[in-house]
This record gives sequence, structure tokens and C-alpha cells, in this order.
Amino acid sequence: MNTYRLYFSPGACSLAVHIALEETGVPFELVAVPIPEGAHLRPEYLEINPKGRVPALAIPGEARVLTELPAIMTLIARHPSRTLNMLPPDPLDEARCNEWIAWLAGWVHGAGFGALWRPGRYAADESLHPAVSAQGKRTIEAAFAQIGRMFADERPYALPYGYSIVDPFLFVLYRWGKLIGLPMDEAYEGWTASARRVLARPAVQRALGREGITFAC
Ligand SMILES: N[C@@H](CCC(=O)N[C@@H](CS)C(=O)NCC(=O)O)C(=O)O
Repeated sequence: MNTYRLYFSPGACSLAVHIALEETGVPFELVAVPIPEGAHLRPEYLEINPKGRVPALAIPGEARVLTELPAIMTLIARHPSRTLNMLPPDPLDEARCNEWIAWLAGWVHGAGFGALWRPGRYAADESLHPAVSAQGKRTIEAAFAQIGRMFADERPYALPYGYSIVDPFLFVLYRWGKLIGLPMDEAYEGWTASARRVLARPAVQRALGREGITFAC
């Protein structure tokens, strides 16, 4: 293998990595691991990524795939052949970028959507699942309100630096917000304007197309 290989499921958080690969021009190939079909739990995938999750990135010359979205995004953003800088060079700006990514991955994705869609991760007792899911939805709504307030100043992208690895991840979460029926356009005008800006990027269109996703906002 002499190119990166992204293991993804259409529309999952791996879409953010897919977009970053398209944006930076880092050569890669795609391997679909459709979660709705349970492909992420098949022995052949668990041999590649024992965590049974996407994204996973196979790296030329590395025996083990790289997992965890923040780690993968950072590696791509630093790739020597990148044609776009999606990680700010200034240390404080970079820390702000990491601040966003850590919060989105750990809290909004994990505690929010993880609890909503996968309550079994948080409580073995099935009778508690509706309550766990409901709490996940509340976590998402509170986090989205916070994101909405950040974009109320009409900033084009999440960071003052400009387009960064935060934006594709925010875009995925924005899309999920629509999927769970939140009134994204009406409730979060500034965020919606930014999501539209991201959606219009040719790299994003390519990634959506390759994942078979039609999306408008
Ligand atoms: N902490 C991981 C979370 C990855 C994750 O949960 N990915 C989801 C897709 S968005 C997944 O693989 N889900 C499998 C499942 O729900 O069983 C990361 O940041 O990469």
C-alpha cells in the first residue's frame, strides 16, 4: 500500500476526514464500512480496527491504522504534500482549533449523539435507554445553542484563522442536526451561513458525491 486508505461509513463522522483529505490533496483511497449493515463489527474489519468504529486511516509503512478523528484530522492537516493549511500555524490558534475538535468529538459527538443513537453504550439496562437518549438530545440542543451563539457574529468559519479542520466536523454535525429534525436553518442563522459556505466548496461536493449523499441547507 503506498497511499492513505480511509475506512468510512457514508455520512458518519468519517465524512469530516474524507473532506479534509479532498481539501488537502493528500492522495487516498476509500474503503466503505457501512455501519447500517454492521460492517464495522465484522471480524475482517475488527482485525483492522479492533475498536469497531470509523474513521480509521491506514498509513503507508504503518502496521496499525490510526483511529480517533482528532488525531487523524491533525495528521492530514500536517501532511507535507498538503495544498491547503487546515491547521493554524500560530500555537495559540492551533490550541483554539484543538479546543473545538476535542469538544466536538468528546462532548457533542460522544455524549450527545452517542447517547442519543447508542444509549446501550451508557446503560446496559434497556429500560433506561429512552432516558439516556433523551439526555443525549438535550446535550446536543444545548451544545448547538452554544455553537449558534459563536456564529452569531457572522464569522465565515469557526476560527478567526479561516477554514480549518474544525469546519468539516461542524458540517457533519450540522447535517446530523437536520437528520434528527432540529430546525437548523431557523434556529442557527450564522451557523447555517457557514455550513452553506462549507457545502459550496468543491472538495466537500466531491466527498458528498463519493459517499452518495445528497444534502442541501
Ligand atoms: N472517538 C471516535 C468515535 C468514532 C465513532 O464513534 N464513529 C461512529 C460513526 S460516526 C461509529 O463508528 N459508530 C459505530 C457504532 O455506532 O457502532 C472518534 O473520534 O473517531
